Amino acid sequence: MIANSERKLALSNIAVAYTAFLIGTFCGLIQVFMRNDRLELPAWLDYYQVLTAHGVLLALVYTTFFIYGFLITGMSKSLGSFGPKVRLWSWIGFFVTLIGTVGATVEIISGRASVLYTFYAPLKASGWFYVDLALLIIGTWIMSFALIGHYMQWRRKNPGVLSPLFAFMTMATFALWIISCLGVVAAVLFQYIPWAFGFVDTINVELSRALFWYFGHPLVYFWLLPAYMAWYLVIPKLVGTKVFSDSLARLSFLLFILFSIPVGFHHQLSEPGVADFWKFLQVTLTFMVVIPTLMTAFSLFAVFETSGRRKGAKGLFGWVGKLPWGDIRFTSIFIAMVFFIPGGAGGIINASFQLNEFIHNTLWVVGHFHITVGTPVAMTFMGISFWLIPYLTGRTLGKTTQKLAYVQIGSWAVGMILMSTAQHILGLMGAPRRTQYSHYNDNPTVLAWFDGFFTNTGTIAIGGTILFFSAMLLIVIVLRLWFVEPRSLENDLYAEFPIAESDASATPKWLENWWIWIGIALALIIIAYAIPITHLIQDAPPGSKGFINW
Ligand code: HAS
Repeated sequence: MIANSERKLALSNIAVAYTAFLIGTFCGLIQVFMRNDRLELPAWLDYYQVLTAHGVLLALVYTTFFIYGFLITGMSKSLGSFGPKVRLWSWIGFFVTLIGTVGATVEIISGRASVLYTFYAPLKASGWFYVDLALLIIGTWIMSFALIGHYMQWRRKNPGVLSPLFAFMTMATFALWIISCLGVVAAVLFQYIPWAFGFVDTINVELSRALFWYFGHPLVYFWLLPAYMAWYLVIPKLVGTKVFSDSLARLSFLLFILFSIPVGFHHQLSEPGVADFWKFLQVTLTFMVVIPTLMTAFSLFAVFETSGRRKGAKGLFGWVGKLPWGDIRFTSIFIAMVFFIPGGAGGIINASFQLNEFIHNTLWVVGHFHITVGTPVAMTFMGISFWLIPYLTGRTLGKTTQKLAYVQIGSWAVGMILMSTAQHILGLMGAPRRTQYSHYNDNPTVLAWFDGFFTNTGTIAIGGTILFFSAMLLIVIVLRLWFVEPRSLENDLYAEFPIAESDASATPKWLENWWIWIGIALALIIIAYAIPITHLIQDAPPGSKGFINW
């Protein structure tokens, strides 16, 4: 059983995550009705305020705190209890992140920061909003460095031994996070804060966006990699087998460090300030991410098939029937993975230069991120919650809660299919993202957005309502797992941290030589960014003053 202090730390992170989830999903419900012109907000609240809260609380806060809750528990399980220093710094990191989060939320709710979760300049929030964002990131760094310290202590005690796979993957996730945050930290400290507090009059908009997306794309992998950890490590355990290949799993995480950072320009393909060559180079590097993605898909199917055949499955797809569909911990994560097939394919479309011209800034992009972060990632986190919370609270996942969990996961899937399919199609029909309802003088193109089934903002509202129902059910489940379910008995499967065995006997040691991998990552970043960033600074157009248009 995990030590008491790590247990409390992990639970505190998860409590903040689900509080953010509760408020964030409520904001989502408001939005889908506003886009469909079915709801008017009181004068003190506006659409962009709600949209900012929705994006920040779900995409940034829910994910971040949940990830730390999960990683803290897993690191304690795989490397042993934390020493006093690691414990202290983890708590300090948690509180700094919390102060930043609460501060940023207060700024948004009080109407001083309706700048959406990407906080693009020249939209200008209050200076304190940016200070809070900086605190949020610094807090996560402190927690990350505390866990890196724990890992280093373990390595000192076990010289020449490869670390357990969970710890290795956690380190890869932190390497990606810390390197990628450098961009946003630079933008917030040297551009946004001086500008928002009035120390300088203008901001270099294109530079701020380039620095944001240097961070923004790896951010999506910071969400995805912990979900992948569950796919690589938890799923094999639940289907009764071991990790397909220890070295493949390690290599795929390393490739994500290399290919998820020097690619941010694929979010700026429509912007004139970056020369085509650099966009082309970064798009090429973007496509390299196909390699670790398909390695992951391959090893998961190998795990399913191996386990099915061991249980007597025959024929090409006989193993499908042998998967443990009666175990919600498995089924939830499996559905999450299936969503990643269209989600990832959409990403490839987005990153293709010409196709991006068609979908950029449309509802398509909103559909895309709801079937990437909103389902493969979020639903995996839900699936993890079903055993992680009982593991931490010493309770069990009882029969009634399991049934509720099936309804919750099923309704999330149905709601998401309706909402995101309509968003994708309406995006192709030209419906913009990030806009309040407008009928644009009844232009025929716009009237078509309210007609038909999947070509209707009404379908988005129906899907969104089902998602909200599912979210509330999840909150009920979380509360039951925290306070209501009976105490777990010894060897209770539903109160365990399931980690599959991973045979590292044939894994080459150089895979854990971080200097090599971080060195290659930095070299790629310099190649992809040094010249265009220098250009954005040296040949900058006149900066922009700030705009507060809400
Ligand atoms: Fe994305 C926009 C490109 C993946 C999240 N993306 C966004 C935004 C978010 C987001 C939040 O190139 C909006 C940002 C904003 O507010 O402006 N995305 C990609 C690419 C990938 C990708 C190339 N995105 C993700 C993931 C996200 C995420 C993952 C969250 C976790 N995305 C873009 C681009 C834009 C964008 C542009 C900007 C658009 C614009 O113009 O604004 C890749 O990672 C995709 C990898 C996928 C593949 C192939 C297909 C996948 C297969 C399935 C593998 C299945 C597995 C599971 C592993 C290489 C074949 C096994 C399955 C079983 C059933 C066992």
